Amino acid sequence: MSPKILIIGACGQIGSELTLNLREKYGENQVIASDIREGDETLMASGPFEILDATNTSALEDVILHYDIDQVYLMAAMLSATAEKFPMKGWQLNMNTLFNVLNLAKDQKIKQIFWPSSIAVFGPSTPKENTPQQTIMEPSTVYGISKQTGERWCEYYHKRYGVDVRSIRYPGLISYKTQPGGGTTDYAIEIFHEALKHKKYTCFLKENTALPMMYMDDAIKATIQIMSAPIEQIKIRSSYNLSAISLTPKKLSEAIKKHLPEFEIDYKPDFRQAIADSWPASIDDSPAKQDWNWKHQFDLEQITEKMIEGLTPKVSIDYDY
Ligand code: VAH
Repeated sequence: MSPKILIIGACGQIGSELTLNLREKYGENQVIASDIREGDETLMASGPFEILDATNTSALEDVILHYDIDQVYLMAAMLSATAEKFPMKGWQLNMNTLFNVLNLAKDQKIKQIFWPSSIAVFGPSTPKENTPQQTIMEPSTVYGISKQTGERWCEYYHKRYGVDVRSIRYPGLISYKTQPGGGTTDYAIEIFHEALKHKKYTCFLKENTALPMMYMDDAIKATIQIMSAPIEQIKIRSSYNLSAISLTPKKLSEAIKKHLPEFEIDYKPDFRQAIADSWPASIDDSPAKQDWNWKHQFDLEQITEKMIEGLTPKVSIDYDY
C-alpha cells in the first residue's frame, strides 16, 4: 500500500522536483503538495495542492487529518544567505515548522518524517577535507545553527518518543528545473544561466572556494532511498552526511568552457564568501553508504552536460539578488 505523503515547501528548489518524483513513484493523488503560495504550472497541474503556512500548527494539523497523511517531507526553510539578512525570521521558520511536524509524529498523527539538514551544520573549526559524520560542529550562520539544533531535536524525538524521523545533510545542489532560493552554493546554478544568456558571469565567491556539491537528481534519489530503507538500517537519527563532488568556481568554469569556449568568468566576492569559508570542502559519507547503500551517480562533466542541455531551450530566468 503506497503511503499518503504531504510535502511542505513543495514549490522550493528541492520540494518541486521531489514532488514530481514522488508522484511518479506513488501516484499523483498519493502526494499532497503544499506551500505558502502556488507553484509553477507544471507543479500545479501534477496533483493535489494546498496553500499552507507550516508554522501555523492548527492549519498543518487540519491538512494532515483531512488527507490522512502517513509521511511528511518538510522541505520549507530559509537558506544561508537569506537567513543572514533576516536571522529571527530564518530561525522561526526553520525551527517552528520542525517542532510542528515532530509533535504530530509524537502524537501518532503521522508515521514518518523526512527533514533536510545541510553541510552548513559544520563551521570554521570543522576539519575541511573529507569531513567525517561526527566531528567538531560550530556553525557560524543562522541557517547552520538552525540545522544543527534541528538535528539534536530529531535525535531526541526519536530516542524519547520513537519518532521515525530521517535526515540528510545535503551539500550544495545543482539543478536547471527550479530557481535557486537564496543559498551560498547557488553560484553553481546562476553561472549556467549567465553563461548561456551573456557568455560571462561575475562570481560572488573566490575562484578556489571548494564546496561539496551534488546534482539534484542524486539528492532526490538519496531522499527517496533513505525514506524507503528498512527502519533497522537507519542507525543515525541526527542526520547523515551525503556527498558527491567537491567543486570550485574555477573548476566549474573550466567544465563550462569545454561546451561554451567563449565563456568568461570574473570574481567579485561578497558577504557569501565568509559563509562559504566556514563550510567544508569535501564530505565523508561512508555511514550513508554502509547503512542504506548510498552511491552518487553524477560527476562534474555529467552535471555540466545536464545543465547546459536542460537550460538551452529554456528562457533564462532573471535573478534579483
Ligand atoms: C545554501 N544551498 O547555500 C544551501 C545549502 C550547503 C548549502 O544548504 O544555503
